[in-house]
Amino acid sequence: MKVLVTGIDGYSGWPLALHLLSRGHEVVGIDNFVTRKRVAEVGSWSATPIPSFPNRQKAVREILGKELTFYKGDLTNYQFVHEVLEREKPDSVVHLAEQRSAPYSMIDVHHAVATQVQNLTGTLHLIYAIRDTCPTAHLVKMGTMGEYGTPNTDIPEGFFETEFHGRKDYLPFPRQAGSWYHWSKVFDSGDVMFASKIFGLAATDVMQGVIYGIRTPEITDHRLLTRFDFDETWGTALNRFIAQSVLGLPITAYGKGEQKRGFIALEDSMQSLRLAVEHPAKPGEYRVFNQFDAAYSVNQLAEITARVAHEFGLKPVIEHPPDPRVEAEQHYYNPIHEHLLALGYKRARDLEEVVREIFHDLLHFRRRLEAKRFVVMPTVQWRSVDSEPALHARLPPTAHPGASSPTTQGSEPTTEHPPA
Ligand code: USQ
Repeated sequence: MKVLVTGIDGYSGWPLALHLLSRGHEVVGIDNFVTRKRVAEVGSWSATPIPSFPNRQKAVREILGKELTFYKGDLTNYQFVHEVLEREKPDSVVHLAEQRSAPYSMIDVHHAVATQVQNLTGTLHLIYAIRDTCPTAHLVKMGTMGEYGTPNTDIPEGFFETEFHGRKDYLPFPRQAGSWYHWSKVFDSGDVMFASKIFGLAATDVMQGVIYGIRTPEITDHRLLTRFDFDETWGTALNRFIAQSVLGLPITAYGKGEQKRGFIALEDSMQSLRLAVEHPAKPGEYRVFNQFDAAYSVNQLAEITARVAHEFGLKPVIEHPPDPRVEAEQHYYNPIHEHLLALGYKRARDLEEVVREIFHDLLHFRRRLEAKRFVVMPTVQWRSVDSEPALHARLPPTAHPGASSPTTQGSEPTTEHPPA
């Protein structure tokens, strides 16, 4: 199959490209390198050094013996999107090119607007370009388990049977997102579902849990590594807990620490996305996959991290700072996840073993963490009127999304070299 991966330079996009290529698929990628720029905007970088994209392509050629077609450009530019789809006519489009950080979207009004405008514009452009150039292409859209929030009921896979005033229907399960970023995914889901109805779009909406890990079987060389973010804006809780342990900082389990989320290893997430591509939705079908393996609380993540840290001679302390987010710190959590199992999905990786693998990698790149230790502790508050002054003090004036559109096709990104 020919698969177009938007956001191919990102944390999931890159290993997905490697995985699909190694399974015999043809891969075409799009990226505007905005993640590299935005991570630099908050003063950070990936703990793993990431080569420039031409060097990534070269590594794929030399190590995997495969060609990777790439278009540098922005999904908010409709002409660009239309031209790429018209030329490539992919069988599937895996759409990963969205602003993916909840804390980033909560910095201030400009970051909230940039997140929602860019995420929704990109998705709508893809929907229309597919309709006009390759209408049978299957759209695999990256959503998030966070769209559902934490209701006091089980969470179905997208739809559920309901009865109200004696009448029954099969309806989308209510969404209760917890950040402007998560709401952008909710609105995207509505747009994709509607496009299936009016344009006959074949669509899979992936409600992705938190992904963890740096390695997949295809990452056999340091030139093929994917990024690992650990700063307060771009790093997920588990990434940050491991980085904090390596740096001798306290593990920051917010509030009571009983917030639960669904988790999936990077390798298993790649397996899931490939299964979605290889078993496409039918024309006009909108299906939803809840994509995670197991739920863990923040306290469980902190405890697992601390336990594995001890194996490496590290002795992190678990702290409970006040939760900067507006979220339930203790709640019921039981989402259903059966659709991928029905396609043959089998979990390959265990959380604790992957945590061990991450520690191993991060200790190797410890100096890159040390160089950025000031970006790890939290500053963005969900409730504040405007963003925390401490974060703003770190942002360069040109980093303001309202002042200089971060979606414009900027210069080539700087290669992230390890410190000398
Ligand atoms: N948390 C801490 N300490 C920290 C950082 C976070 O306790 O230092 C807590 C948060 O308060 C939250 C939980 O950990 O309760 C998860 O936060 P996270 O930063 O690991 O993940 P989240 O913001 O939910 O977003 C991540 C990805 C996003 C993806 C989402 C899937 O960044 O792209 O959509 O996970 S899900 O969580 O299922 O919505």
